[in-house]
Amino acid sequence: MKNSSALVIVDLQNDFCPGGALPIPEGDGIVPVVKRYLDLFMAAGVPVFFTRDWHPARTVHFKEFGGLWPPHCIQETEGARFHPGLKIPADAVIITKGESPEGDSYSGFDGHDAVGLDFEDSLKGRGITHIYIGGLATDYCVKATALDGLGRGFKVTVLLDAIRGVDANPGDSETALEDMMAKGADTSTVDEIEFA
Ligand code: VGL
Ligand code: ZN
Repeated sequence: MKNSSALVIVDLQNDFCPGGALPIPEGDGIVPVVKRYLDLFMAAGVPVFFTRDWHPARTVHFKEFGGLWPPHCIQETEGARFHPGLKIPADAVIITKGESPEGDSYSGFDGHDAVGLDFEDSLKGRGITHIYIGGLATDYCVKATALDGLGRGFKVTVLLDAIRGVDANPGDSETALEDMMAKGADTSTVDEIEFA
């Protein structure tokens, strides 16, 4: 079974961590446990994907152009880099999303890999049917990616100890999690993880 699984770490980038342009409370707090997941999954030979938010300087995603957010994760900037505490494995697949000036693209399924293959095809091409999702933020990109995955027929496990939320309104992350579970997502923590 484990050869039909993948680990998907969503948007663990500098701008979403304390000191960044759109800091998520304790966003960097997941780095140690994400490293444990990476070690576990890589030791089991399970493919690892990292999504990244990758915006142009001008996009309707940003407040000044009609969106919700301060400018963040602008292509090629320090803020768009992955958290420096992560060692991105050489064979990890990077999924880039958010490049359109005309949308939000919260979901990893809006993204594509280095050769332009979209995320879904990149997963399916590797025979992956089950994705384990961690990263930032619970109430935006983690949720959107999980729901899109479920909608496309993937089995989805949300890694409870490897996510953090924006919580613009208190409870948003809890609601997001309930939403994901109601639509069929399972949950796990690193101590109880099974590749099944
Ligand atoms: C995200 C807000 C804006 C996320 C991205 O990665 O969850 N949130 N852009
Ligand atoms: Zn964004």
